[in-house]
Amino acid sequence: MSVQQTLSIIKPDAVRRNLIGKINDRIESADLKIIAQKMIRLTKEHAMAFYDVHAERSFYNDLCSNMTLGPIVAQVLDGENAIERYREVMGATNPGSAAPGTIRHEFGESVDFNSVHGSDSPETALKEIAFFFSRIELHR
Ligand code: DAT
Ligand code: MG
Repeated sequence: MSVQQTLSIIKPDAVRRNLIGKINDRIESADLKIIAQKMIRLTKEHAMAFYDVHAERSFYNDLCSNMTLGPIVAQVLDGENAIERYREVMGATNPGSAAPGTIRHEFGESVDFNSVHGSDSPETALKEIAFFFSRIELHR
């Protein structure tokens, strides 16, 4: 195991429901450190570029539209084994299948409005962090 950084997004559904603080508490309670954070609103083009790996999926258009419904909070989380550990803190993609105690179980409304994103591998983490943050914003 090693110290890693992962890209987290608090999605529009969760920002709209005033859950930024509660989600950040879950992150910090899991001993993940928020080392960069900003609130922005994605355009459809931004969302399509961010989720381009899903371009062929039936849900791609809805997913990208949903990411533009309001502001998001993009953040970089740092910690031991952060990528896999944040996936565990988030819970399964579908809140209905997410384990009790996970962010998606507690706060997600549906697979379309599942409140958070987290990188799924070291390669995607590097790419996704660079999508939102410049080097000068990434300090520990
Ligand atoms: P995750 O966000 O857990 O990494 P993913 O990368 O497979 O999941 O999909 C990205 C997002 O797309 C997911 O958070 C919600 C949406 N999505 C995934 N599968 C879906 C489905 N079967 N129907 C509708 N939306 C879906
Ligand atoms: Mg994913």
